[in-house]
Amino acid sequence: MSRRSRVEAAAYRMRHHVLNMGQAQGQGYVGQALDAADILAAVYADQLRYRADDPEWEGRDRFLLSTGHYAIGHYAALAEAGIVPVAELETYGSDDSRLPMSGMSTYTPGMEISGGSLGHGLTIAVGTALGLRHQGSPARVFNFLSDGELDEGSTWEAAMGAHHHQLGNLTAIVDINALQADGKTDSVLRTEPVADKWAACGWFVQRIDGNDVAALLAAFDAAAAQAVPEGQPSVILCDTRIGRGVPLLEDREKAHFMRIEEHEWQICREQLTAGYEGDTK
Ligand SMILES: Cc1ncc(C[n+]2csc(CCOP(=O)(O)OP(=O)(O)O)c2C)c(N)n1
Ligand SMILES: [Mg+2]
Repeated sequence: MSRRSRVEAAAYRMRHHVLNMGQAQGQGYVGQALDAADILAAVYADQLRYRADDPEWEGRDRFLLSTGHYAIGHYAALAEAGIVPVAELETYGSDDSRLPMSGMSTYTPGMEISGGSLGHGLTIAVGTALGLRHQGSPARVFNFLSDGELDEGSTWEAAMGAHHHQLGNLTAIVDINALQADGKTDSVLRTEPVADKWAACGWFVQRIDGNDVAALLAAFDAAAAQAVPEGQPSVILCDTRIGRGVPLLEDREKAHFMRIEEHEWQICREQLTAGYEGDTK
């Protein structure tokens, strides 16, 4: 199986995990998890160095999820990675579950930081990258953030800090789904031309279709090729579509937090399966 097919198959399975978790609660941040599945599959199935049986292994690359509400998508990736058992996913969002609705580092193996308060992930990533470099570690730091987090001043302070400290071991990944809790991103706070802003902060910038696995792998390869302890930090701006892979959800008006009727979950699964042409192994 090619690298691309392997990642696409992982993303497909992850989308099914997301629907199963969503159904357990009847609702959730399902649309984002579906739009980010290709990105998270490329990270976990292709890029990240980790040990499934030892999530705190010192030499691991760090994947920091700033957007706590995307945890459902991250859990699907952690299950694919073998860090969280697939059978545990059905506990998502329940009392006493290790998989709360918003990402919590103290609850979940493989969850490096707690999210929820947006705009902090990149600042923590900068400190982590700096610390690892001081320790002489070859590990890389990845920070996944949402387009809504670009409204936060702290994100841009961190972006400037990463360039100032020449954190070549840091890669930011921005999910540009063009949506926020209060509406479309360009109606809440216009961030375009967003690539120019990152470039002005001194970053190596790539902008791609974040639902195209071939484009994702090429961008991650280009970022990896220039990942050195001291050098230019890298950002991959990923344009994605909310609900990707499930047409019923791609067109939902209220998409930030989706309530999905009991009879709709099976339709979602059928649409996802019908739209996937690859190998599922
Ligand atoms: C500092 C902070 N301000 C506001 C919120 C409330 N909030 C939760 S999700 C969200 C939307 C952020 O945009 P994005 O992550 O792009 O939304 P999505 O694409 O998931 O709809 C907001 C404003 C928050 N969690 N943290
Ligand atoms: Mg968004």
